[in-house]
Amino acid sequence: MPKALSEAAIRQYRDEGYYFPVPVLTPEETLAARQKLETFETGQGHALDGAQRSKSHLLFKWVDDIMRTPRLVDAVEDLIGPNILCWNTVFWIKEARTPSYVGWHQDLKYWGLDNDELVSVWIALSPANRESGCMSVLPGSHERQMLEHDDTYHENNLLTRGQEIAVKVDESETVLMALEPGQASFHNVKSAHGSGPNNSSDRRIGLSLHYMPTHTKQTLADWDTAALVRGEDTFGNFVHTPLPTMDFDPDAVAFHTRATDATRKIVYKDSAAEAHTL
Ligand SMILES: O=C(O)CCC(=O)C(=O)O
Repeated sequence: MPKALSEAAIRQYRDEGYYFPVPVLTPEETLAARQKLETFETGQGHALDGAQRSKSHLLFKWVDDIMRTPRLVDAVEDLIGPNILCWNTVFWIKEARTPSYVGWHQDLKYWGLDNDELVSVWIALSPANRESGCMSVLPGSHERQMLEHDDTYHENNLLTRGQEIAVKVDESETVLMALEPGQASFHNVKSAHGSGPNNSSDRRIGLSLHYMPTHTKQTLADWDTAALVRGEDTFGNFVHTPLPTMDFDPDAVAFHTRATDATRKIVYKDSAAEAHTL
């Protein structure tokens, strides 16, 4: 008996590689998260940047809390079972009326993880729709072979290498995953997805969380980290991230530096940018 998702939702996720919308945060929780993010950004005088956008649960306790929200983790458990790690938490922010986009890609291509069970959850902290550049997904692409990707390093592509699937994706076959604030989409780590620019007058703010079963292995590095969010980890393939006791907990911040350095090495491995970024 599933804990949070309907049988039909689970079937759709398995057959098509995605499911949305799933309400995961209340309006109050969503507003509070956005306010905490933007209060921090105002304090530092600029938007989140660089490594602040990755493994952010180590910097912000409220992101760690979102990562462990029972109604969210229940839905993840319905898809991947009870022993759950979260590999990464990433902010995807497109400022109002800016050309930033995310090229069509498959997450598994660059993450070094050894299976396709990982589920990416993307939570909207502001309206995500066609105008603001929400994600689109190519149904069924999780069932196919991994596709070739080109590293474009395009300045407006938010992906690390500006990667793009090498063949043209037929937009008429894709599904727009529009979300209200507080709703989430779920996609399989092999599902092809991307998003266009934000033509709206508000920021488009998303937080993605990458959940995987504890038996997952990292194939591109000897040392990698993940948060144990539910169940037990009898495999020990990832060093567990510490639980922050507050925002910018010094121990968690020190760990964040090591953990994001390791992630950077993984996602840039064998790329032209590797020499400049490591
Ligand atoms: O935020 C976006 O538009 C894309 C995010 C993405 O690629 C992901 O969460 O895997």
